[in-house]
Amino acid sequence: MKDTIVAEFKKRFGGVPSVYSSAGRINLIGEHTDYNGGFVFPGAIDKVIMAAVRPNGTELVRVYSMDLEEYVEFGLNEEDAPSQLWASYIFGVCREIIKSGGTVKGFDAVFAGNIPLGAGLSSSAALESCFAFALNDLYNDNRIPKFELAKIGQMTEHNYCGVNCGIMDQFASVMGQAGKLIRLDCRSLDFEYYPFAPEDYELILLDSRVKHELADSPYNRRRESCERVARRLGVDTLRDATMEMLESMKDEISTEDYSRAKFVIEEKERVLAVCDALMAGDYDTVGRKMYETHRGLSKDYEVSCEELDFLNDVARECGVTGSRIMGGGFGGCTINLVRKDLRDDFIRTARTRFRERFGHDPEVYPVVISDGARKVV
Ligand code: GAF
Repeated sequence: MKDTIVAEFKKRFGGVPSVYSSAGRINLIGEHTDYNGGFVFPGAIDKVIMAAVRPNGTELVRVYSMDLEEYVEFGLNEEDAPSQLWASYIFGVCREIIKSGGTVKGFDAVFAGNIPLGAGLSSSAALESCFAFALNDLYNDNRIPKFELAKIGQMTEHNYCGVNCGIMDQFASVMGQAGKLIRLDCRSLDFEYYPFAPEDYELILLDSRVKHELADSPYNRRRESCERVARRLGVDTLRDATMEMLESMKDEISTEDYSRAKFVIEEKERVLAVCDALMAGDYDTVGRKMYETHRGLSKDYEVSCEELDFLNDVARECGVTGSRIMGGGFGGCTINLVRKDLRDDFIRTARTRFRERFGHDPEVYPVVISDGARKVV
């Protein structure tokens, strides 16, 4: 990918660019907990956005997306916001760096990626992280701490893309390390790396190819439900709520809000249980918790769809250790913890059964836990 991007850059703009990359992410467990101050357990993967970038000595940003074959120019002032969504991610990152006191001047860029779009693997977070990392290197002597770069990506989503997301995706994209998952406490922002290289198991993503789109979606409404319940319980976030507190309030809140909060409170405990189980090599417990998460996301949080529930059922029937919807939901992938000896059989069965039912194959992606944002050259 690097050579192609650099060649395109030279053709369009001339000169020698620097090249940066940032990653998509998986999340083993801990869904919709980030904006509730809870725990998440993601890792960066070997699917990336890569960008060739070079200051151009003007106040103008000129960017070409190789995948979309689209070229956009914008200035760095608020009124210069581009209308294309992909460009507004880059514009947002520039604006957020400037707002936080950093420097951004005009630059030329060409980028491409191999993160499937709309699959719940955080291609947008990777795009934000890649440009935040690049602009920190090119214009700010890397003075902006890496965690702040993740927040700049998150604020871009909030302020320019209409998604009130938590910090997980940008955090994993920026902070990921090869072979390690990261447990992040989204209240204190403390985090810890956990080696993840099981001998007998593999992580496999099955992409339903139902396009997941978080902007203007029920995602924001899920967050509003959680915040409403937290306010009623008198806590900052649902991280500080217990099932007892929720039960005591059950008659005073809507059934829907109750179910949303119940999921979040239960999910918080599941992340901690999975981290402990992983350390003890107890993959059966890890897998059981993943199935519990799927059930909660499907029945209580209601972010599943027929295709994802179907893939989860097939996983269970095939004896897969753990399986669940991954990411925000409303489409995208299931993540499956599969014993290596079952892998081929599971993939074959899932493909056949899914095709019979929905008329097309799910995409299959093996997961390789990889490095996050970095300078390539
Ligand atoms: C999306 C969001 F961007 C994340 O912040 C997180 O809330 C996730 O959905 C659900 O866990 O990926």
